[in-house]
Amino acid sequence: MIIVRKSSTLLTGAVIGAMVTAPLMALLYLAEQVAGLPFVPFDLFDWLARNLPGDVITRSIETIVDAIDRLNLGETSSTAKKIETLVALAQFFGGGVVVGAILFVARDRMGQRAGLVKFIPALLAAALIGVPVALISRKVNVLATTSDTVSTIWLLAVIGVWALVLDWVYDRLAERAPIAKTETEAVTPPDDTVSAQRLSRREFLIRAGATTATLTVIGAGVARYLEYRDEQDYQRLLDRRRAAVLPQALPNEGDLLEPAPGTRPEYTPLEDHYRIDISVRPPEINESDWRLKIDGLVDNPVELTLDQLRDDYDPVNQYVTLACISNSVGGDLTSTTRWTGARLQDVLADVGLQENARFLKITSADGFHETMDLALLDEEPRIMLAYHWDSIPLLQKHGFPLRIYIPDRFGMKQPKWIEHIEVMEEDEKGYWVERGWDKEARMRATSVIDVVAGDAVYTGEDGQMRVPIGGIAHAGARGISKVEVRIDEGDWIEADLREPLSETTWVVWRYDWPFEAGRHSFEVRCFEGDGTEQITERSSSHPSGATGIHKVTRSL
Ligand SMILES: Nc1nc2c(c(=O)[nH]1)N[C@H]1C(S)=C(S)[C@@H](COP(=O)(O)O)O[C@H]1N2
Ligand SMILES: [Mo]
Repeated sequence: MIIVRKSSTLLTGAVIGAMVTAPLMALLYLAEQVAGLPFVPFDLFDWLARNLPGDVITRSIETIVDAIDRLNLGETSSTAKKIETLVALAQFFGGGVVVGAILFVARDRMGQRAGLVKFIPALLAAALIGVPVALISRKVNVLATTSDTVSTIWLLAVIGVWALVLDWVYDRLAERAPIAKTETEAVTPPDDTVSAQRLSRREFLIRAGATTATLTVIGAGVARYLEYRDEQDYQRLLDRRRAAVLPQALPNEGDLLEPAPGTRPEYTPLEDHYRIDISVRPPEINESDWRLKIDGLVDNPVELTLDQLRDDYDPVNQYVTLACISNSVGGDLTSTTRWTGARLQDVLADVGLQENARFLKITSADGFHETMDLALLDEEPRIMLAYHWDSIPLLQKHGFPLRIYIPDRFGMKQPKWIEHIEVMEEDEKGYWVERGWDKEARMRATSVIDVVAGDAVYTGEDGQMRVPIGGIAHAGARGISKVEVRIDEGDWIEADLREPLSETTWVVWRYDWPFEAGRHSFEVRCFEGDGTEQITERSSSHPSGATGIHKVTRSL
C-alpha cells in the first residue's frame, strides 16, 4: 500500500534535487572551461565571504586555521583554500537539494492542476534563484570572460532548465505513484498496480540517477581535463620564465652560521609561499588589457601599462618577509622572497600630488581595497609597486600583474591585483579594517622554534653532545637584535643569528643545546632592533596579530 507522506515527498524532492544539481554543477564547470562563462558556486561563496558580518568571517578563519593546525592537515593557506573550495561546492549542492525538496512539497500541495499553472512553482524557483545568482555573479566574478549580458542570459537559462527538469521529474514520479495531497487522501490502489507502480517508480529513479551521474562525471571530467591543460600551459610559461633568469646569490651567502637542520628555508621556494585572499580562485588578469589607473588629487592622472612601470622607473629589489595578520605564533602564514618593483615615490612624483593629497585608496580586481597614509611615504622610500617576485612576474595567485609593498605592515594592508590608486584627502577603512581588524596592522615581533633537531645530535670538541635548535625571528622592518631560548623554564640563553637577507626579512637563529635525555620544554623570545622585547603575553591574531612566546615540548 502506498501512503505518500509529506516527509517522503520532501525526501524524494531532496534526492531529485541532488540528482539534478550535480550535473548542473558539472555543466557550469564545463561552460566555464569551454566558453569562459561564470562558475557560480564559487561566486556565491565569495559573495558570502564579502558580505557576512566581519566577526562571523573572523571566527570562521580562526576555526579553520586552528583545525588545520590541530589536525596536522599540512600547509595552512593551501589547505584552507581546499576547504573553501569544498565548502563552496557543498553549499551550492546543498542549496539544490533544499530547493528540490521545497519544489516537490509545493507541487504536492498544489495537487493535480491542469495547464500552465503547475509550472508556477518551478518558474518561481528559477526566478527567485536565477536572478540573485546572476546579480551576485555579476558583482563578484572576475574570472568569466563572457560579457555580463551573455553571462546573465546563460545563468537564467540553465537555472530555468534545471528547475523545469526538477518539475518534469516530479510529474514522471507522480504518474507512476500518484502523490497524495494529504495523508488522509492517500490513495490505496489495488495491490498489483501498487507493485507495478513501485517498480516503475524505482526503475525510473535508478535510470534517472544513472543518467545524471553519467552526465556529471563526463561533464566534470572533460572540464577538469581542460583546466588541467591550462594549468600545464601556465606551468610551462613559468618554467620558461624561470629558465630565463640567472640564479641569484643570496646577499648573506658568506654567513658561516648554518641553520639548524630542519629550520624552514630562509628564502621560501616561490611555489611554497603562503597565499591568503578573499576569493576561492584568484583573479586572472590579462596583461595587455590591464592598466594601473592613478587619479584623484593629482595633476596628471595616468593609466600605466606594466611595461611602463617596468621600463620608465628604476627597478628596486627588496628581500621581504610577508606575514598574514591571521598567522598564529609559530604558524606558517609567513614567507620570504625577493620583490622587484617601481618606487611608489617615483611614480607619484610623475603624477604630481596636489596640496591636499593625504591618502591613497588602492583598489584591486577582486574588490579588495586598502588605504595608505601618504605620510608613510616620506619615512619609507622602500614602498614599491611590485611586479616581480623571485625575479619573475608575479604568479597569478600572488597578485599578477601588480601589488604594493609596504614595509612593517601585515599582508592585509598590501593589496594584490592592483587596478586603481585614487589620491584622496579623506581616510577610508580598508577591506579588513572594515571587518574589525587593526587599522595600522604593524607587524608584531615574533620568534619561532622550527626544529629541535634530535637526529642531528653531535659531539663537540669539548666532548659535549649537542642538539641544534633553530628557527626564525621577525619584527617587520624593525630588525632583530637578539634571540634567546630557554629550556625547562631555566635561564634565557642567547642564540646565534644569521645575517638576514635584508633589514625587512626574518632572521634565522640557532642554539646548540647541551643534550640531556628526557622530555624538555623549549621556548624562544626575540628583541627588536632597538632592544624592545617581543610581547610575551599571549593574544590571539584578531585584531592586531598574535603575540606570545612560542613553546614546544620534545622527548629526546
Ligand atoms: N587584492 C587582494 N590583495 C590582498 C588580499 C586579498 O584578499 N585581495 N589579501 C591580503 C592578505 S590578508 C595577505 S596576508 C596578503 C597575502 O599575500 P600572498 O597571498 O601573496 O602571500 O595579501 C594581501 N593582499
Ligand atoms: Mo592576511
